[in-house]
Amino acid sequence: MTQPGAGGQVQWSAALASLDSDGDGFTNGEELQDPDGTWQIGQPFPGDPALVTNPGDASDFPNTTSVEALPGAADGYALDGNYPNPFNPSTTIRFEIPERATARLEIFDSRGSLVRVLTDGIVDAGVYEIRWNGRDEAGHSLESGAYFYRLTAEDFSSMRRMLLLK
Ligand SMILES: [Ca+2]
Ligand SMILES: [Ca+2]
Repeated sequence: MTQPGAGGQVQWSAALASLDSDGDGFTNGEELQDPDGTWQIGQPFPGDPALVTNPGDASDFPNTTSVEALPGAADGYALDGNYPNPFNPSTTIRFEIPERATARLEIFDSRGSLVRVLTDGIVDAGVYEIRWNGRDEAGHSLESGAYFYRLTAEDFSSMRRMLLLK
């Protein structure tokens, strides 16, 4: 199902829109650009079709970035390897911040162009994970290839390579 109601077996409704069928943290309605489930057969599809994600695939989710704090304390600044890697379409990046600091996590393509800023702001000490859905700032899916992610926090800076394989 890539659009509301597609497939025909299930009646699209507010109740269905409010479910998170694949458990990726976004409701079916959010993924299909129709958060309230108001779309009906015969109407044009809501939202921007390019931004629709698959409500049956937990690795495909909207272009929202949320940083998740994990249990445990950080010993120092660190940027860990992303997983999975290679990935398609999404991957998770873990980093550690030992003190309250301004942190910026960016994604660059193989030519060095900035394609996405995942987080940029003050974070408390801790261990964090952030999921990236392989999309640029405008929400468009990026092509296969090598990408680089860089964490900059206070005097710390680290960059790692990852591979998007479609
Ligand atoms: Ca979902
Ligand atoms: Ca999904």
